[in-house]
Amino acid sequence: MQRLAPALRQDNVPLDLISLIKTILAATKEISFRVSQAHLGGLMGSTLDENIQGEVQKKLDVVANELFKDILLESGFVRAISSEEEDTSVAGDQNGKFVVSFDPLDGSSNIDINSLIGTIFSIHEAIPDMDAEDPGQFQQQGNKQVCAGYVLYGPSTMLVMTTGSGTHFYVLDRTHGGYLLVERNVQVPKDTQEFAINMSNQRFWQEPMQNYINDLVAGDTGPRGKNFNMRWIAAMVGDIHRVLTRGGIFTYPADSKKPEQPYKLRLMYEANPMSFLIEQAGGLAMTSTGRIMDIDPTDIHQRVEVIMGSSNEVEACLSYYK
Ligand code: AFP
Repeated sequence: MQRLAPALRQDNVPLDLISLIKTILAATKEISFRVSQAHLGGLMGSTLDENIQGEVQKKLDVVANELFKDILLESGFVRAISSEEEDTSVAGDQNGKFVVSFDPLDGSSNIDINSLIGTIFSIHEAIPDMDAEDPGQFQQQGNKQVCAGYVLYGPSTMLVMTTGSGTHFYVLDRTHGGYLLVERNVQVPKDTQEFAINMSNQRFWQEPMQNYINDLVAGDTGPRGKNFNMRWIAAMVGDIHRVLTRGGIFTYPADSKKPEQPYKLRLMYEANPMSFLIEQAGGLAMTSTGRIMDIDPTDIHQRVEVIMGSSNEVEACLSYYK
């Protein structure tokens, strides 16, 4: 099996980006270890703090964020970072060529039940001549990402990453301590009979999504003429990993549960990187009105509607909005 660096060189990834990716992965190896030892190391449960989004921070959220932040800011490769757990962007090295957005531990509610969690990251080139302190560094569309990926801390620690030449799977080999390429150019099947949505929000969805899901649930007795199964891991990393592995549609649609917050998922460190991975694997990543990666970001924590996965099923869903 091929090691990470030669696999990246095969895709003509520039050396400075390879160095940054290796830095990110050094942090994920440490997080993987801490996750596996969380119960033994007193890292289960919550802190007394909330992040800027009003979510209670888990102890592991804080540890993972500090690890990621420190290693990136000390690397010299990074002009600025933005994280789910930081109020604002944080300046790095003014000569750093890249900016990195990340969710250090996605699926925090799964920590205490020993279920799937992961780290999501998205890399853009820094805007030339823009100050490291300027949050405008992060106002770049998803289609300008030079790399995106996640590391899933599951039964095996897996890296799923794209640099724009397909989406590839790697597994952390603990015998030599590096990530090995296990699957190149993963493809999301165009058709599926599996959907992922938090059904408890059904009454808050807009009518097109209500109608679409009703038709899926009707199965072979309804207009779709086939049965669908449902899965919900409550961690986007887990749900998207399943979609990349065997197809499916994943959606977190607009809802009116909290009228001041119609969307749940964050554009910069959840939707954009996952969109890059899904599109590079032949899937679609959309809102009900357009492509996620074409959105002009206005805030590092902005939220967005997400409908992504198997291309024919995403098209089928979007047809209800027309
Ligand atoms: P946190 O990691 O911030 O707790 O949230 C995870 C997440 O943003 C995403 O990974 C899941 O798909 C989604 O929330 C789960 O949402 P529900 O709480 O509605 O199940």
